[in-house]
Amino acid sequence: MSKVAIIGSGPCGLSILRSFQQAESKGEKIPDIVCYEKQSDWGGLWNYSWRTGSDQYGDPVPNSMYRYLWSNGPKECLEFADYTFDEHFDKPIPSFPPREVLYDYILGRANKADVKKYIKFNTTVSNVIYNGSEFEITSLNKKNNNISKEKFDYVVVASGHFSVPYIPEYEGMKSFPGRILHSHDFRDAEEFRGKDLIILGSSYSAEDVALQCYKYGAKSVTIGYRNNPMGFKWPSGMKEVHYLDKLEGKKAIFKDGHTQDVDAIILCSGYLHHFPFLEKSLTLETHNRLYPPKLYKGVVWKDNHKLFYLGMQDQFHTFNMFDCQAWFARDVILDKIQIPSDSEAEKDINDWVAKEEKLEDPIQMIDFQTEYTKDLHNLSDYPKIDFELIRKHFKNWEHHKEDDIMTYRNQSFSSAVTGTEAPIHHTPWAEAMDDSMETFLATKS
Ligand code: NA7
Repeated sequence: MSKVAIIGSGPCGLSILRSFQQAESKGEKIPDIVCYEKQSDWGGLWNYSWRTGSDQYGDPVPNSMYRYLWSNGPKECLEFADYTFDEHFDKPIPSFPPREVLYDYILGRANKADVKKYIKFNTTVSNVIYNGSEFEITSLNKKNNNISKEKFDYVVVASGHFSVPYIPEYEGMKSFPGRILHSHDFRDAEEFRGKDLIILGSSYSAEDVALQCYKYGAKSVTIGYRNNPMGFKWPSGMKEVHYLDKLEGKKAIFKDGHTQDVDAIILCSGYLHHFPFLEKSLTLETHNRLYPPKLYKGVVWKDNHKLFYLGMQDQFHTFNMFDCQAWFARDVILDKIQIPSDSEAEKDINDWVAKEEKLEDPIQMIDFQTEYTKDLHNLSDYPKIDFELIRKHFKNWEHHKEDDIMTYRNQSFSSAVTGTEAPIHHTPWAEAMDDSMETFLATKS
């Protein structure tokens, strides 16, 4: 019997656990599986933690989740093909749920598949080496400080890439009198009520953290972009300016000459792909991009076909793309899919990378990642799901954001699995302050 190690039990780790369970339920023989999880519970980023800095064992807290996070994309674009929102909630629900609702949904499938038994919680993988025929994994049980070594035939890296912040430094930070934090440590927008805030960055974290702080009462929000502005029509009290030059006391001076007195700075400068547990020859080195190199089909490590990475791309598509990756990786492990010759695999990777490097705008990026996901979907028995509809949804969603960044979450979309039209939520997002599942699912009285 071969042995598979899965590192991480976030959405990607749970996808591959479910994929094996699905094969087993169809009567196939599956390998021995061990899933290592350094947190005390499953769900990865979706498992909210109040902690920042270190956990109780002294390890860095991987969680970047914050209170009041509502999905920033339609749930219909991430729905599992084998476990629908209708099945989980027993009724249609609106398209942009808060975190607790999505967390509940992710765990609903994992519980139904009964995959918790494979997971070793509070267990950090500290070292992975390949000895020429097998992987040797060293792990630490944080609760009893026991170090274990185990050998595996396959390793699946599902440890995510939004856990280790990239933290730049700007002149004047040392003497800045207010708070400076990275979005990784952002937990509660209420903290910034009445404050003048600077947000640095121009991607999803910058957009959402800025909107959150505005929504929960920041006095002003100034976003400093480095290369390109997001360019949304911001409500009054929010603006985008070009790049922070330096700080002088509590005054921020931007490259375009703009100055602003500021109480707190939130760095939304992204995350590092960080795999300190992998030996160098096995380590993916990349920035956050739609097609990291050296991964055949975005999944299989080019130099060792027994090593897999899940979810390492920058993402429009998420949970169902992770599923397509997981089902593909599973079938390679089960010997149902053969990896082509090195030269063919390399050509396939290079073709995708070359296309990715030509992408110019979000619409092209959506097309690219939809093509990639469809390509993978065709290679396994992952159930039917209409990725063409999801492509359309993503493009409409982009247009809704361009029309009005404050209202795009009030829109409704239809399921690419069941066809169900989402109801309009009882409270527009800008007025919805309570992010609990109970309030979200309640019918307005
Ligand atoms: P992303 O999407 O990787 O974006 C990182 C952002 O950080 C991007 O706008 C970068 O600007 C910006 N950046 C990087 N270095 C700097 C410096 N030195 N100064 C200012 N800005 C900088 O990470 P996010 O955290 O926004 O999103 C992560 C995921 O969270 C996302 O995929 C969603 O799923 C939710 P650039 O564009 O390079 O000018």
